[in-house]
Amino acid sequence: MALIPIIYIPDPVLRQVAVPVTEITDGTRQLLDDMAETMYDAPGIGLAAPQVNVSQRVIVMDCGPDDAPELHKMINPEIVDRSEAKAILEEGCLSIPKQTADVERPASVDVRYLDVDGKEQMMTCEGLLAACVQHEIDHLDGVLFIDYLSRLKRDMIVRRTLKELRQAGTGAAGRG
Ligand code: GNR
Ligand code: NI
Repeated sequence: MALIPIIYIPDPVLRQVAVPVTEITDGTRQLLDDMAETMYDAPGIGLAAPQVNVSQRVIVMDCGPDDAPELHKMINPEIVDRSEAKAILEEGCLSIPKQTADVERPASVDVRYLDVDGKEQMMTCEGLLAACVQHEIDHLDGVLFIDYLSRLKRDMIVRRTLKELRQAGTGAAGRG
C-alpha cells in the first residue's frame, strides 16, 4: 500500500478522457488499493484515477460513516440509468482544494462496473453515493463539478484555488 500524490487544476490530465481497463491485473488491484489509501488519507469520499495522474477508468468511493466504512472499487463504471428526480448537494473535489459549490444531479443512478475479479456488477446509488459516483465518473470523462456552475462562480473558484495552491506552495500553480 502506498499514498499517491493528487494532482490539481489546471493539470491537463484532469481534462483527458480516461481509457477503459482492458485487462485486470495485479497492477490494477494495486492501483485500487493505493487509491483507497490515498482517498482515506486525504480525506475524501471518492477518488478517480485521473486525480492520481493515471488516465484509466478506475474509481474508489466510501460514503459510509467512520464507524462503518463501505469501500467500493469500480473498474470501467458506467451509468446505465438515471432518475428524473434531481437532488442538489454541496460538492467539493480533492483536485480543487478547499472550494465547494451546490451541484444539481439526478438523485439516483444505476451503475454497471467490473469488480476487482473482473465480474460485472450493478449498483443503484442514492443520496450522497449518487452524487459521488456521478462526480467520479465525470472525472473519467475530464469533467469537473465546476463545469456545472455559472461562468462567474467557476472563474471565482478557479481563481481561489490557484491562490490557495500558490500559498500552499504545491501543485503546478505553486511552481510558476
Ligand atoms: O471528498 C469528496 N467529497 C464529495 C462531496 C460531494 C460530492 C462529491 C464528492 S467527491 C470528493 C472527492 C473527490 O474529489 N473525488 O473526485
Ligand atoms: Ni473530484
